[in-house]
Amino acid sequence: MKQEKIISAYNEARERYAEFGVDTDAALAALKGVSISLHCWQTDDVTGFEAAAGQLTGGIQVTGNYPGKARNIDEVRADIEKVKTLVPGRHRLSLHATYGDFGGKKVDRDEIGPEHFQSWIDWARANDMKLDFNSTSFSHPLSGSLTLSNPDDAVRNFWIGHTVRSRRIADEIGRQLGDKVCHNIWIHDGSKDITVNRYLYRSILEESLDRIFAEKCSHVKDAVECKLFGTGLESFTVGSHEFYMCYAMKHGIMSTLDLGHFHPTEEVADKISSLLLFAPEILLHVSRPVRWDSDHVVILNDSVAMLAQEIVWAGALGRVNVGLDYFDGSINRIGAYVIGIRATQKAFLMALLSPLEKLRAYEDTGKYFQRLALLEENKALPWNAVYDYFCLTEGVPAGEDYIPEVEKYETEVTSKRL
Ligand code: RNT
Ligand code: ZN
Repeated sequence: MKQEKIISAYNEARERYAEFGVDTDAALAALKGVSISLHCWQTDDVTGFEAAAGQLTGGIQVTGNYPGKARNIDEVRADIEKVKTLVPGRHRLSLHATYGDFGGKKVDRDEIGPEHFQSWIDWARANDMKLDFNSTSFSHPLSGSLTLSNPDDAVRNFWIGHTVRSRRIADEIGRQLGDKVCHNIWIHDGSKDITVNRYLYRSILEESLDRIFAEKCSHVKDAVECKLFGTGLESFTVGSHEFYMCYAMKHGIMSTLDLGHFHPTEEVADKISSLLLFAPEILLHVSRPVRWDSDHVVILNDSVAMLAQEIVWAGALGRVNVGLDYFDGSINRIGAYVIGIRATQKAFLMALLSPLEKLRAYEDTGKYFQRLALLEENKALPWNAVYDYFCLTEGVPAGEDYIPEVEKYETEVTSKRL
């Protein structure tokens, strides 16, 4: 895109938005503050660097085998560094416990420590990024279908040990980088078929979590992620929405809302204003379920747009930690990454640019036709000119100009990974 065109389109957009009392410069300043936590696992189909990394288990699945997936820590880092050049703003990186710098040695999940993540901390500092962290219950010989809710104490204690260590690593990362780390716990625990002692499993999970959180980690923001079901675990999920919502509220920690973890017609957007009344902060996993929690590439769809609106309209940008969570192995993975990051940003920008004062004035006075009409008009206001301008000022490709950049990286780098 031509620079002059971007600037003149922005100037027109600014005037148009000013007619509604919307300040585009202020919206961009706010958008700059929206750091998205990039999920490292989009680069390598959730494989990680464990010496014995095997099949992905735990009821989640990556489909597709597009060539070029990152095979080691250097390639994951190179890919993320490339992605950073194609998206505006400053973002975070979310690591899973299986992405430690293990140097090819076997380090079991109950043996990991901050030393395995020191090179990530150094890399993050060098790349001006903050980090987030996730314990990893899946893809391990002891994963089975029950981890923290397992009645077998040997298995359960292994996973408690892992999760305690995972939080300690997060704490050390936060201490070194001077920024609190979101530590997210998602476990796949559940059952394929009808379960006759749900109360038992949930009470075991509660007790395990109590033990995990008994240690104070002052550089960590704790989060627990619910789910509707996993593949092969369709009939019962121990960590359901109600379970974790109650647990989070009781203990003052964050609920993680993944867009793929609810009933197909249930909108996560509507949960924001309820949760934030009772919890200081929440964590999001922005994703795109197609028919089920299929983790498709995030696009600018109604669910994501409404989610951003609810956050911005609740004045809650500072209380929502935005992370991504999808893994599509069927298309260029760098491209998939960039599409999802940019789509999420666009949703926030649209929300920041909406003529809220006018919409609320209509609502306050019962003018519901006018409210609906303006909501419709709002969809087509020139927000994309504002986004292009944001890209220009941030020194990254505007509009579709990132497509050839991704193609070039594919030709020069990822296509050579055999
Ligand atoms: C799985 C959860 C979880 C994972 C990642 C890899 O259903 O969404 O967040 O996707 O931790
Ligand atoms: Zn998730």
